[in-house]
Amino acid sequence: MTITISAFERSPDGGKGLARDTRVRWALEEVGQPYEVRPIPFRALKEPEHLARHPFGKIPTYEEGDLVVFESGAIVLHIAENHAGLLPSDPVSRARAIAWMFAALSTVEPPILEFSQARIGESDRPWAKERMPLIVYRVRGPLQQLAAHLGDAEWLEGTFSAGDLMMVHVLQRLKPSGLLNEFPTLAAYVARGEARPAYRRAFEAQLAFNTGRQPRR
Ligand code: GTB
Repeated sequence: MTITISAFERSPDGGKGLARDTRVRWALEEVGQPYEVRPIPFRALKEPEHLARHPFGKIPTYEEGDLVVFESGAIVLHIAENHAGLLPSDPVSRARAIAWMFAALSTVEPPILEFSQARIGESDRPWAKERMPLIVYRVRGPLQQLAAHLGDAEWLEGTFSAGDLMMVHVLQRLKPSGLLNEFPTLAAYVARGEARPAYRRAFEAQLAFNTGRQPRR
């Protein structure tokens, strides 16, 4: 059955891979599943046709036959549970890998989103300068703890998993600010994720999609 994901018709990041379809593309590349992309223009996000796929009118979505899944975490988990390559088979390691997916989405990502919104969307507000140190403090806390857990390890739980995929994509959002480089352990971890052939293919595909250029092979 054909897998179709939705993505911005043109991502506002111009193909930097920060929009959340990239994590889904990456998961599909890791497990070797081909997919098609449904481009969604901004004006169509909140129209009934797309709301039928995504109750909050966002991307990405995942369609396969009658199944429609929304939320990037649920989509990556669905892919990981149905194809080999992203979750270990023994139940203990599998539960740990899934825990890291949730940690990425519910502990690490929210302060990072707050930080990028403050940098990009609120910098002209009178209170922006005063608020920023608190926002940065909230980002640094989980990053310090994450770096301490990772230590010298290559991946969070031994072998690469959907937990690493999600964590690396969440951390990438910090790159434009330079904050990631305060944590060399995490900067190297993100670089390892980005060096994976499946990530490269996903990145090139979204870049080509967003710029109209052909993906490099
Ligand atoms: N929790 C949901 C998930 O994980 O799937 C969040 C989905 C979400 O916020 N999607 C965004 C969206 O559809 C796109 S990814 N926004 C449109 C809307 O809300 O109307 C977020 C994003 C957008 C742009 C950049 N960028 O340009 O750098 C980065 C990330």
